[in-house]
Amino acid sequence: MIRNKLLAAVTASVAVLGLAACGGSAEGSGGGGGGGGDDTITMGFAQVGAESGWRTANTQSIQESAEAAGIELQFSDAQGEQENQISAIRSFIQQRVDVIAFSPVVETGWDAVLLEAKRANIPVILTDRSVETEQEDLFVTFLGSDFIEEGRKAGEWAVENWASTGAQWNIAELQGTTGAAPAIDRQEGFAEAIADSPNLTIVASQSGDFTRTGGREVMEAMLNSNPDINAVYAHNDDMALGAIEAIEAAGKVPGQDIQIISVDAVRDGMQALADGKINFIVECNPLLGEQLMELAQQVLDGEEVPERVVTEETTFTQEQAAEVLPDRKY
Ligand code: GYE
Repeated sequence: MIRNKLLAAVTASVAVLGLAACGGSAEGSGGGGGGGGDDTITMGFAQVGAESGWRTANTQSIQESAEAAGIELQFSDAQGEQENQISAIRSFIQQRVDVIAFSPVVETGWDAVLLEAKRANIPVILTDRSVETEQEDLFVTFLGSDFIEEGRKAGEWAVENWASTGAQWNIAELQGTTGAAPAIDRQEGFAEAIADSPNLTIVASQSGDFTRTGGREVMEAMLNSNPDINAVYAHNDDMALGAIEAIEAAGKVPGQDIQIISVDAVRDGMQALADGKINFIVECNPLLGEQLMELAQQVLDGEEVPERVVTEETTFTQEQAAEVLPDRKY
């Protein structure tokens, strides 16, 4: 079923890989897992950190799926720092893992280390977030969401539910980590969708680093300097949850005095949506582990894989959140 979903979701273009080299690397690097003739795949995975509920669910999915697939996982947590991720990738190269997967903290600055992996014949799979690079053959595939589309869905809801009232909406935008693909793209998609609605105005826009604390602090400051804010667009649920605390502390009612749109649909976000404190959530699926392991296996088996695998996602209103909440896995 996963395979069908994966195939259904791929874009038309297919990358043809340097397969002989990849296969050779898989055979030759048994040392990492110990012992010659060992067919176990070793994957080095450089995670962003543990900044949000989304990230926790994503890490769990990757660890559980690796175990289920019999893939030995070398897991590294970069604590939100690009340089930690670069060191982790260098150490994976030194250990001669069979495949490297990572979720880049920010979009730029990866060419040098990706070139090192390429020279070492270790295939790289990007997951969740992509990189900005001039060179196209530095990674074999990218598995993750379309963040521009997520921003667009958020903006379309704002147009249908806010702009249509004819009232003036002063929107506070809580951005994700500066330079991160989901922050850049969610801003872009939203801006594009609301561009023709003169009564939707982004009056403040600042990074809350995808964390609950960040969301609370930024919202507090924004409400102080901008008491007219009556809407929030948060790039993730954790920042929306932080913003809710700040809004309540300011004596206002989240979901009513100040309406909120966010992205992710993690359990706490969905609970706040069902409780009427958030008004709309665009889903971003963190359960990428199974597809990632499958892609790694295919790459190392010398099979062709699509160069882009887009995750399928939906959106939730308050009523829909209340309905699906009991079965929500994360
Ligand atoms: O939306 C946010 C997390 O890269 C899609 O990172 C991910 C984002 C997610 O911190 O909650």
